[in-house]
Amino acid sequence: MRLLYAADMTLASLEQVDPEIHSHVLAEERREHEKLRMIPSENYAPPAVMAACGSVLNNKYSEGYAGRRYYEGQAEIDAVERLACERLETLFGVDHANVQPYSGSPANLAVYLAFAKPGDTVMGMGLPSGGHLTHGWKVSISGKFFNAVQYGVKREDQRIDFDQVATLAREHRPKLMFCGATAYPRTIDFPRFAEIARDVGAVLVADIAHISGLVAGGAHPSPVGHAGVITSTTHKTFRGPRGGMILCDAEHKKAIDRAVFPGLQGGPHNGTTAGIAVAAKLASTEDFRTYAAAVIANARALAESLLEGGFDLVTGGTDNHLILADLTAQGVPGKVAAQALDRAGIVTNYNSVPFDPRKPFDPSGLRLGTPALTSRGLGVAEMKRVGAWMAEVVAAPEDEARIAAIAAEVREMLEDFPAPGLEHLAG
Ligand code: DSN
Repeated sequence: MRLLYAADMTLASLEQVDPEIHSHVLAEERREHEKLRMIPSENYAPPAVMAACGSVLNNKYSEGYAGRRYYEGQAEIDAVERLACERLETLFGVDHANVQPYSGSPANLAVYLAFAKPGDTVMGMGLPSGGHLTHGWKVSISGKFFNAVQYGVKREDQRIDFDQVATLAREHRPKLMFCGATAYPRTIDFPRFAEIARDVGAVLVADIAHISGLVAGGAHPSPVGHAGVITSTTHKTFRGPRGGMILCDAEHKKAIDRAVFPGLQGGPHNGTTAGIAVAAKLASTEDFRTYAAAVIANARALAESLLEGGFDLVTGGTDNHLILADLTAQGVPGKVAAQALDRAGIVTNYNSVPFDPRKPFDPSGLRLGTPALTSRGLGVAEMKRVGAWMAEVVAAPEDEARIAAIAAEVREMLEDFPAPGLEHLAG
């Protein structure tokens, strides 16, 4: 009975109580089994992580921090949160971890609260260049409440314009400087950002939401020792639950903890905290290092295959888990391509490219990545096939017969690569 707890028993009870939601869950399981999930911020959380998230820890309120709570009955919650923090501190080699942010955006908001006042100057990479909304983009609270200065990439090679970063920093002297991105396919040069931030007295914040799994697995340089504050989601390449974390130097511990609670949030989501602890344990293994290296090897192989298929890739390729394709030369809008690819069983997202003349809701680009495919065990050989299929679909996004045939080929290939937690659907 205990073995059935995490999956079958809870699903059976869901079916009994709410057949509509149950049917949507099953349909989503099928979709995640049958399609190539290539949105670079998505992955398959291992069943052990899912079990921790869906456990009774969900039922407990625990405002405060381990040993300093405002509610009784915290013996297990304190132990779980301490384990999550200690594992992350060891894994990343940092002084302090806070695992209470509900996700990446609240983690970043807590950082603003810790170090800046409304109207203060902050700096980050602009959304059109691949930065995140919360790095000061005008529609986000970070751009509305702060004087946000935005740097970007160079027109000639689409790489971060460090001359511009240095010039803007000297001119505006921001309190906070964000580095890290959501649509940038190259290594983030943390030492270079640190030098610029140091020169102007800014706190450097590395948002490693996309690459925290690669950093933990030794496949991307670490910001530790360069950025005094590091934020991340816990569900992308890190392969944990939907959540957030802040890692920091000892000198920032108090400010960060106060900003998260009571500054920004109430009770932490304890099931998620447990899921983060499990993910951190898994990320400390040799298997995880192998996975992180394979994510990048797969992205490089896929980029090569796409280049052979006539795609124009932003920066000409990738160093990490993601690829940004500019479809301008193919004459196909990103949205049209993404929708046709989805019908072919290849799930990506349409995305702006740097200096995009089109609007964000109908942009020129396509963003894709390899974390979820790598978690299923697909390798370089499969990436070649995926790249070839993508080229075919984008060349003829209205050829529904061929698109349906590719969807069938995708399904057939994926039968040999059961997704973690969805093995029951294979065969
Ligand atoms: N939505 C995340 C991503 O897809 O990159 C960022 O918030």
